[in-house]
Amino acid sequence: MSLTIRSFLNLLKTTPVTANTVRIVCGNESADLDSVASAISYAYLSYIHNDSDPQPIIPVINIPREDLRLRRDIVHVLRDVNVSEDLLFFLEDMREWHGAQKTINAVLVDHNEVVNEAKKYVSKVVGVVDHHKDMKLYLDAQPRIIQVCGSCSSLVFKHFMEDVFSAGFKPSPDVVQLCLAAGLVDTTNFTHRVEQPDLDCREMYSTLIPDVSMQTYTKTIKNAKNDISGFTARDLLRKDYKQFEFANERGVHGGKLVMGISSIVKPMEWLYEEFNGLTRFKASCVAYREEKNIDILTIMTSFVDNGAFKRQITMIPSDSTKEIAQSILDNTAEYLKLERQDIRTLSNSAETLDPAEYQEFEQCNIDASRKQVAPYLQKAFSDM
Ligand SMILES: [Mn+2]
Repeated sequence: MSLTIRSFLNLLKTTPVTANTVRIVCGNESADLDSVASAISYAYLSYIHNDSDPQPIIPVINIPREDLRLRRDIVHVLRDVNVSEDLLFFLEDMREWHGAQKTINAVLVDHNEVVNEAKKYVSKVVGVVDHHKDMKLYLDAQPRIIQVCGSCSSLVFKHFMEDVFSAGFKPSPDVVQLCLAAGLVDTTNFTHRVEQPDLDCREMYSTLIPDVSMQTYTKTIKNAKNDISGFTARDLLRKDYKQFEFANERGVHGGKLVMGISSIVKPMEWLYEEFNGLTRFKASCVAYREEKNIDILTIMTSFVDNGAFKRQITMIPSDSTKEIAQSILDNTAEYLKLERQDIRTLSNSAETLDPAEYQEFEQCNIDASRKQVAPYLQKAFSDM
């Protein structure tokens, strides 16, 4: 019987890191299912390939440990493959290794640039497998696979099946299921944003674990992901959050703008209802923006309304960046097909706000997710 993911992680947890260099594989700081599945399967498959490695690659989830509970889809899928939180590694572990003067060499999956807190700890990037825009960094990394694809997990799985293992290798069902789960959610059961690597993987998954109903599993995971009952506004803002540093060569705003983008799977109307009105919700946003010490907090919502997939984008700039936010919105309005929302109708009350400090739009370009939107916002700022 082949080693399970659970046994592999157990082994990592019970093997103290004695070497001076820790090798890790980590996903991006939104730590979505794709990032987590890609990191764990990369580490696991590397170990299966070379189990005499005295110091195996450790998968790290690029968030504080306490934030995992906010990602119910991930918790659900991990439970399906018999993995519990205590077997995982998080930002705190990186911080500890760094504090113990260890050198951290990282393989990046589901992103191709080390940013924010991880940047303080990672000494060297030694591998990249990703499906975001190529930042053209770490050109000597091995492997260095950056390809447009629905799910990064497809690139990881395909890399091991085709480039690492010899033909006929049968991975254990749990790692197949983990990658499949990410692929299903990222491509809505291989119907949306699907590229050839995703389709190649679907073929392999259906042969390797024919008993898993892809349609049912997609629904199960999406339901877990959309279950945000009991969360506070702050929980929702940090649940799927990414932070970007935009540069401006002409020195606008000191040449630097820090933007945080929270993705939320409910409409703004739902948030106002859930959190006692627009004014209170906005106060939570401002508090979160201040907690993160960023210039602009942007909320991107995506949801299905009467059978139609919709997106909204809302910017909550600090006092000193109101005009910059306005200019960024003006510059991206055409690409994003922005239509201003009437906040008073949305919040169903007489509450009014200065639109400059709370800019809310319907984003009619529904194909643009944060992955596409962030570089556009960045460009709008650098063009100012
Ligand atoms: Mn991804």
